[in-house]
Amino acid sequence: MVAEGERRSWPDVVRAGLYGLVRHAAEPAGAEPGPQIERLIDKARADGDLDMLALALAWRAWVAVARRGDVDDRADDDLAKAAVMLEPAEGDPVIRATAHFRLAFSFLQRRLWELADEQFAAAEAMVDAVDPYTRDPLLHRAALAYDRVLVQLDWACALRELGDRHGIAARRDAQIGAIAAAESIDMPFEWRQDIKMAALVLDLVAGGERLETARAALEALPEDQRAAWEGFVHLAESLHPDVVGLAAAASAADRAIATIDAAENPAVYDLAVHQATVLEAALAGKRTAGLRSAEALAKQREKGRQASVAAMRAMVASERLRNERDQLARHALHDPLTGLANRRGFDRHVASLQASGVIQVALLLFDIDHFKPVNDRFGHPAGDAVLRRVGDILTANVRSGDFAARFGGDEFVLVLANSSEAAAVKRADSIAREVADQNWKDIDADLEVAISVGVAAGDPAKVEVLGRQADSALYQEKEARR
Ligand code: GH3
Ligand code: MG
Repeated sequence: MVAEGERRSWPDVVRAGLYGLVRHAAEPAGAEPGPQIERLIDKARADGDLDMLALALAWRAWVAVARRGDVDDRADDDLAKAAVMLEPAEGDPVIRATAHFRLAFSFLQRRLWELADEQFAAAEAMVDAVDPYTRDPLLHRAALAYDRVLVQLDWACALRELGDRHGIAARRDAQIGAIAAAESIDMPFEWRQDIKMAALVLDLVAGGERLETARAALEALPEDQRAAWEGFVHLAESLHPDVVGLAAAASAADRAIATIDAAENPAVYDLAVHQATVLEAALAGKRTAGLRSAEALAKQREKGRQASVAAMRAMVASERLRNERDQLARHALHDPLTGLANRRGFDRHVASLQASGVIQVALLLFDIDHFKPVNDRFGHPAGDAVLRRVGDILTANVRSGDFAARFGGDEFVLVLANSSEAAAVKRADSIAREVADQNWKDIDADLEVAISVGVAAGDPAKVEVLGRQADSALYQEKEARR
């Protein structure tokens, strides 16, 4: 697909194919996806596809943490950049929703639940737009609802270690809301069962006492699903020594530690270890050193987590500012209609040429002939289309070292560094011919466009003089034509 897309110059197909390679390499059995991600990043950047670039950066950050286990500066940077790229409310909803998902998973890997929740919410906001595209429209929505329910349980486990009752209650409320939203969504039956289990366990983590209900629900599960939830129910039992008895709670904690997959559910596993320590102290009838250490560890972990959330928010804010500044600079130096530089962009280019030590520069000044009547006869939108087309022709003629700008109105300029006057005249004639030979009929059947040009070449320090010379050459050509 990538090769075919490249052969036919279909950039969208190439990017979609590269994304497929990333997805495939990122499967557990896949090769290290790094090289494919780099290819996708380069391509998305070269094509200016910010949605795909955000998705690729989110993948790179996810791989750094999930596969290699390292949280590095680049991963932070990738996450902040991707989050800001996805902030404008336009773009391809499928790619954007997928990128929000991947960002959410990256944040989950780092226990930044607040941020993950925001990314899930952002994905949810575009789920309606995603539906018509996906083969199984409900799956996206269902996966989102499912994830939002399960995230609350992890988060609540971390809060339980801290004894934060208000925090846990908030997680339970959020989960109840997420479950209500999930009710009307069509999803696989096992997912419904998972949601039910997550709700029962979270309720027990919050201090609820429906242990029997949870046990019965566990027993009713098919075998592999039961294996996945068994440890959670042991954990729930260990959290209720007043109901099951201290010794039974302690052995439930041991079973929880033995059954919960620490890699798969680190926050739940950590709570089991913490609770085992709490029960050991209760059995010993004193605040053991282990308990003190466990409490200190939980506090420290939360402090670090909060610091990471704050740091990430600060990075996103500064990335947003940097972006706005870049955009302002772009707007200040560019003409929005043609995308070419404007007068200020031209001035800045000339200043950098003068500073660079270039000894000869040529100015090619273009002005569309009888442009005012084009507007009058064919309408202003047709006039705009003509200006854009001329801009495209100039852009296509920009070689390395050249610079094109629109001075405003129907006046354009091409600056050639280190070009002789004769070479510049040749380029000018060829561009004027290209303009005349355009198929203008697709803008209007009666439209014809011609452009006049004036050329001057000389010392870059005297650009103003050259500009006047080019202008009078242009004027003479216009007069001659009339
Ligand atoms: P000449 O052959 O002498 O160059 O005559 P002209 O009609 O091309 O020259 P003139 O400078 O009188 O007309 C330029 C016109 O360009 C006037 C203005 O309405 C139009 N114009 C300027 N900016 C825009 C724009 O952004 N879009 C459109 N559609 N027209 C524009
Ligand atoms: Mg004109």
